[in-house]
Amino acid sequence: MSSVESLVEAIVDLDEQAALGRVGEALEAGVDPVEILERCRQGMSIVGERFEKGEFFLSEMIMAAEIFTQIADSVRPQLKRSVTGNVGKIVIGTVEGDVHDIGKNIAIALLEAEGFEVVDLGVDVPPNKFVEAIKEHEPDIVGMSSLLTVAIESTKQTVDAITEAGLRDRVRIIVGGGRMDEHARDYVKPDAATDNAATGVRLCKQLLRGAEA
Ligand code: B12
Repeated sequence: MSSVESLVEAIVDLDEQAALGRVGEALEAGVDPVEILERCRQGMSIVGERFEKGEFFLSEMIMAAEIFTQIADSVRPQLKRSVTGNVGKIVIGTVEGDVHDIGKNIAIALLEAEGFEVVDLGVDVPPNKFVEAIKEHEPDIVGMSSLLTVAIESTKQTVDAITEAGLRDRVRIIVGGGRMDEHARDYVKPDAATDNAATGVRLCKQLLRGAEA
């Protein structure tokens, strides 16, 4: 089994030392840091499934989150900044009622590596805070992270608040997180949605070019 394959296993086993060890080995072997993060995301999905089935408790989800955060901290400096200067500005936050921020932070790291200027509003961000941030920072794109089914409603309310403030034509909206299936997209009506940060960066570039994403 290669380092990246056993990395998924180490995360699911909540074995912090083994996970960090595998990451170190993978980086040394020249594995793309984006692939390492993607593997970690797979591990986190399995942790989530176990929580759903009642095999893991909240404490185990918290532990997995701590392991992932440490991995992300060690991998982030390896993300090569492929562009100098700004390609565009994005205001990003996790929507109201949702405190998940690991995925958002990975998306931010990849966006910055690709030359985006990012304004991070944090987690549990109410719709009016997104609206104020658009007025203040005049971004090209607004990114929302939304991981909970119950947060689909606040994601929709955020898009509506932007529309009601007369700002919808000035920004493109992308939503990230695993809950954005076809129904949620039809309801929320973002310009793009993804459950993968690398795809998210590609979509953001398309949105900047004005292409349909
Ligand atoms: C870790 C975790 C937690 C941690 C979060 C720690 C933190 N600082 O983020 C803690 C323990 C706090 C937590 C709490 C809860 N959680 Co939780 N959690 C998870 C878990 C296991 C992993 C999430 C994660 O970090 N994944 C890794 C990252 C890298 O992946 P990602 O988030 O999908 O992000 C990627 C993309 O989506 C994308 N992306 C994300 N955001 C954005 C934004 C933009 C703009 C772009 C372009 C891209 C992008 O890029 C990322 C990298 O590729 C998931 C399981 C899962 N499958 O998601 C459950 C999960 C999301 N949690 C769940 C639940 C139920 C909860 C709780 C309600 C549990 C409880 N009873 O209290 C609370 C809710 C708290 C709240 N109000 O938000 C459920 C949600 C189910 C649902 N349908 O609503 C899940 C799916 C688990 C499950 N299968 O049951 N959780």
